[in-house]
Amino acid sequence: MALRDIIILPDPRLRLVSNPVESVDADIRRLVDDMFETMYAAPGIGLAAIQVGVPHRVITLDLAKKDDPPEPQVFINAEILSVSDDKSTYEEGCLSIPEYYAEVERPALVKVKYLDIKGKPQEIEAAGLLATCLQHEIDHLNGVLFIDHISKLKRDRVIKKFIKAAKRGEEDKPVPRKADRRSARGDKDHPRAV
Ligand code: K1U
Ligand code: ZN
Repeated sequence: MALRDIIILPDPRLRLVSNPVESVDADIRRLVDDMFETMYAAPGIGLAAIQVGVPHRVITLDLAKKDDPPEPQVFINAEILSVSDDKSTYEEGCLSIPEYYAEVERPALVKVKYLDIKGKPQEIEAAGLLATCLQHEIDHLNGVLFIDHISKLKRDRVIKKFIKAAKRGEEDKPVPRKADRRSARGDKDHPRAV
């Protein structure tokens, strides 16, 4: 298992539409293991593969209460089949938009089909936090963020704040020394010349 980096707004990969998984093989199982490690470390209650930069339709969730045993759940190629007219509102957060929370209204009930970790087709009727999280994560698979469900004024404000922070981060990065910028290829004096 390995911890992966979580990509942060305004990383353009967050707007990609992820690709369906063709076969639930060893690579997908490794990705799922890494996603759980990354999600628990964050800490978060859900994660979509694109949040670790992998554009596959894979979701991990664990909605167990703090002192209860873990309840890891995996949803591959999750698709919403139907939603209720009833709505519910929840204050959502996102590991790709750290420390920002906002109330989002979504359908209270959803019916979702997906593949489990064995590649077996499943269907689930979700309510409560599971319904909210599944919709939040399925949105990620389609390049949609929870801030797309709030007012344009609030969304523009948060995007601007994260663009500024990303620019500051770029400026703070150390400038490579001249010797480090020299390419190994084509420089016969370089220690890693090829
Ligand atoms: O997809 C993500 O970015 C993960 C996100 C899932 C989510 C949270 C709330 C509503 C909908 C979807 C998070 O996990 S944010 C962190 C969080 O909610 C949390 C972290 C630790 C303990 C309890 C909650
Ligand atoms: Zn999120």
